[in-house]
Amino acid sequence: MTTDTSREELDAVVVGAGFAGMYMLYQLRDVLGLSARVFEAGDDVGGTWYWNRYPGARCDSESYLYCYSFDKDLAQEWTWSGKYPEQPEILRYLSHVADRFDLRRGIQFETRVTAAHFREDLNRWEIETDQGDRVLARYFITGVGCISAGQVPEIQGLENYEGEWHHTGAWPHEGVDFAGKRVGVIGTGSSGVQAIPVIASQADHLTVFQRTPQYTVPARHGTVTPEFLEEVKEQYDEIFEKTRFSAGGTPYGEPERSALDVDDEERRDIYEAAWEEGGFRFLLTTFSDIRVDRRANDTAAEFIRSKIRETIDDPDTAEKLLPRDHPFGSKRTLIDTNYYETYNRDNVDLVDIRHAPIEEITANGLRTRDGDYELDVIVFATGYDGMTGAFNRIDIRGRDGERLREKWAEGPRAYLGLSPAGFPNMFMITGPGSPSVLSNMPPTIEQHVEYISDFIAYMGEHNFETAEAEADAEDEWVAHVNQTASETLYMLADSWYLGANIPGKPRVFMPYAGGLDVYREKCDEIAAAGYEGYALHSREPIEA
Ligand code: N01
Repeated sequence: MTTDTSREELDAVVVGAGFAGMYMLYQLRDVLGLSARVFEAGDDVGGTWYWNRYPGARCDSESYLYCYSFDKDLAQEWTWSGKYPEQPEILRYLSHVADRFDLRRGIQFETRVTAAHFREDLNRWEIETDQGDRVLARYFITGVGCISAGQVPEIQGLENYEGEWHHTGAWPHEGVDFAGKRVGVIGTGSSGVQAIPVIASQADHLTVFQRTPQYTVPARHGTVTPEFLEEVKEQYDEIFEKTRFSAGGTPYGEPERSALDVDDEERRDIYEAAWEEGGFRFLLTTFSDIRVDRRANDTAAEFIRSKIRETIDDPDTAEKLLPRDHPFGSKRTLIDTNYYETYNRDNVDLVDIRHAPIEEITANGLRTRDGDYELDVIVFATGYDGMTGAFNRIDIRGRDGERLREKWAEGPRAYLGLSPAGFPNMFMITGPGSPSVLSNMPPTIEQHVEYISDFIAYMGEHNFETAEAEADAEDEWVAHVNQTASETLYMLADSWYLGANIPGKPRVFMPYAGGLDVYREKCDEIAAAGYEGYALHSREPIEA
């Protein structure tokens, strides 16, 4: 970075124009009246929904909950077509929001932020982009997404592959023609289980390369009736209120019964009803203890295994698909449409790469320890460098030139998952250490954006120049995040929540497992106490 200070100055720079960056821009510009710019790598709004155009991509949260709640008219005027929002529809929704609030004029597209350094001499962030922009901003705010840094595993030989290959998170806008092709999908997480049934229906032949069998629950996707949508719209105030003050960002309510307090028949009936209803309700509404008690969890896990055995015609394939090495819900619960049924198709094979790992990508396909597979297309549904990857791709430096990626070398650290100590006036929307991915994202994002916006308003009213998390407050929060995770079953899986999918990444549980409701209360208390845990510094008095 150069030291020249004659450059454009803004109140705030925001990185990313997804759900988070768009709402942040609205708050900064239209509510607080500040100058703000969003830098976005894509050529339009949408964030994760701009990039993830793979076949079958849709959100696992129900449509009527996967939207902004901050504007009542917006909620009333938008009508979803299905139980779950499909990727093109979410993109249309976000485009509508951008039009409605005239957001695009505040967003610079096709621009990646490459560096953000805190200039102590100026108390400003100096931000650089790959398009040569240099901007000074009082506030540096990230809306970079939790699962945006795609991960293609380093497998020997990929550079020699003569077929077509794609990562689900960077899908070609024009789509991929699978007709008449032999396709391989590597990875069976959320993206894989959505893409596999659709690709199977289009390709000549599909081979799925599975490392870890996972638990997936049917979505029961379908259209929604106008009556249902009308009812939702009438009740939106109440629904949003419940959502805001819930653990998982949904209005479903918390179950009170233990899975161990009912007899086998009643338990099976409850699981069966939730299985029929589909989606996250199976995890969230059946029993109070399946996410914390291993014995209770085993009952849910065994129910799902029984469904897999029932569904799959070939017992050997069923056996390969049975998840056994981690509790249900300890990896992100998967929600699918016809996933298990897909293995009954004649044109689909399942290859277990836990026991016979991929050794090499060849010119015509790939080779596992057990044999060669000829493939015209390889789809990497291999996930992301979650939560920290997007930060590490930017050269972020705080006080004394400290690099964020060095501060986070042993795992991410930030007060409330929002503010890393030593990085004044930097705020992360859904950063590591916040509820983020463990909750329905839009209400979680809205909570963060409103906290940040209120904080910035408070600083203006009190003439504060900088806000910086105190190291003690950060330590305490990080210890609390770790303690909370240790009381759950999350620690028992090799998940991306723990960084286990990235070789060499420290094993630290990154999101906050205490719930959005508890987190919101904590943030509100901190704000009410004058932003306790932050060192606030006033502006230098202006000399007469
Ligand atoms: O990624 P994942 P994803 N060799 O990390 C396998 C959100 N999301 O893109 O389990 C072989 O979950 C890996 O195997 P294993 C959601 O939060 C939401 O599917 O590590 N295989 C796994 O099977 C989700 O959690 C939605 O052993 C390798 C798969 O690839 C997050 O995004 C839709 C491998 C990766 O699964 C990420 O989901 C999509 C290797 N080297 C995503 N490396 C909706 O709301 C990885 N794998 C619908």
